[in-house]
Amino acid sequence: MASEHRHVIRHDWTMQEIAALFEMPFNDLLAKAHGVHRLFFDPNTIEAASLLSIKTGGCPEDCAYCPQSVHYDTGVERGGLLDGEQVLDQARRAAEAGAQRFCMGAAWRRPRDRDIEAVAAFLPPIKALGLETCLTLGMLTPGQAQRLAEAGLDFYNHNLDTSPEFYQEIISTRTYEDRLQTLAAVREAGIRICCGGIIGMGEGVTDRVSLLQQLAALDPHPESVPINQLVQVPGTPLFGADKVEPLSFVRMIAVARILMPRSVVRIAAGRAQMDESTQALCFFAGANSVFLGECLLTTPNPEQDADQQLLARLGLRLTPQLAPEQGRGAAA
Ligand code: SAM
Ligand code: DTB
Ligand code: SF4
Repeated sequence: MASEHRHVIRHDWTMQEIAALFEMPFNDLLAKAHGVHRLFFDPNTIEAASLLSIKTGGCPEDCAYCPQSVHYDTGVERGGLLDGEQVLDQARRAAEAGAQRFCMGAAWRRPRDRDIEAVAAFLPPIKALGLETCLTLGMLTPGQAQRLAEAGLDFYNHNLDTSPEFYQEIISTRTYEDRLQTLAAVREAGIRICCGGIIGMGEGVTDRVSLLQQLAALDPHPESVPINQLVQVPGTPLFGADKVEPLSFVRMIAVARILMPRSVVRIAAGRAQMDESTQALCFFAGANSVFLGECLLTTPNPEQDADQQLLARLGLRLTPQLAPEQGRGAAA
């Protein structure tokens, strides 16, 4: 698209510029975001990702939002790493349900090299189904990222979660710099990056501005930007936090779309607690990805029927899957 090439991709957005976007009249903000969206994407096509927890609970980190932390009593049952057949079985189901990407999450602070080997072996048969692969395993060394790239990994998810300023209110067991280092290792290995955050943790608008500034400063921008609305889980410190106003969530999506025009922006966690009109506004504001399937990692996602009906009512279609055995990079 000729106009796409005239649109400048920036990594130097200032806090003032981003704050001014958040303060725009709602209609002006949505018109601007939707205009950017149409320059870079087909506005009626949505990417579908499917999530599986491949290693659940017992995580030593203390992320205040997370039901899988060993520090909080949330009733999440702790499990070991699933075996390859269990994972492949779920990947097949995801492909049948129309998913384009299969995302696997593990409740680790950082995987051991032998964990990386086990997980790397999951990838080729999943890619052979025509699915893109994404992993989120915690912190990686450059060598581990390289190993996953060699195994054909398409995306690595590692969220910045919130602003650098608010981060220590949420997590004490690792630093923002740790997160940035893993992202650098993933980028260096040539794996595409999925990186976003969570809103609804008691942060202020300035923290949302600052999170988006950090994400947009990554060069290149993360190819996928998941925006999660906190799923409040009893037993976590953030249970009972003030709920996000639906229109604030829409504004977050719109500003993300404007700052990172080429990135796929996902309404990630929180759709089960979100009404359909809010989701529709998010799609108008530039969201073009969702998790499909009745479970996120440990918490519920909308029912398959409800999602199918919503997409049909909005005239949204799913991005076609790659032909089996022809997943991007499958032959690499
Ligand atoms: N342990 C790895 C890590 O933290 O990077 C990977 C798994 S972790 C569960 C992946 C992401 O899920 C977190 O970075 C966070 O953004 C999101 N998440 C976890 N619990 C959540 C919740 N209750 N609500 C919304 N998002 C959540
Ligand atoms: C992301 O940004 N959100 C997903 C995925 N990446 C790994 C995880 C959401 C988890 C929600 C809480 C749960 O189900 O445990
Ligand atoms: Fe562990 Fe990831 Fe949950 Fe933090 S978000 S407690 S690192 S599983």
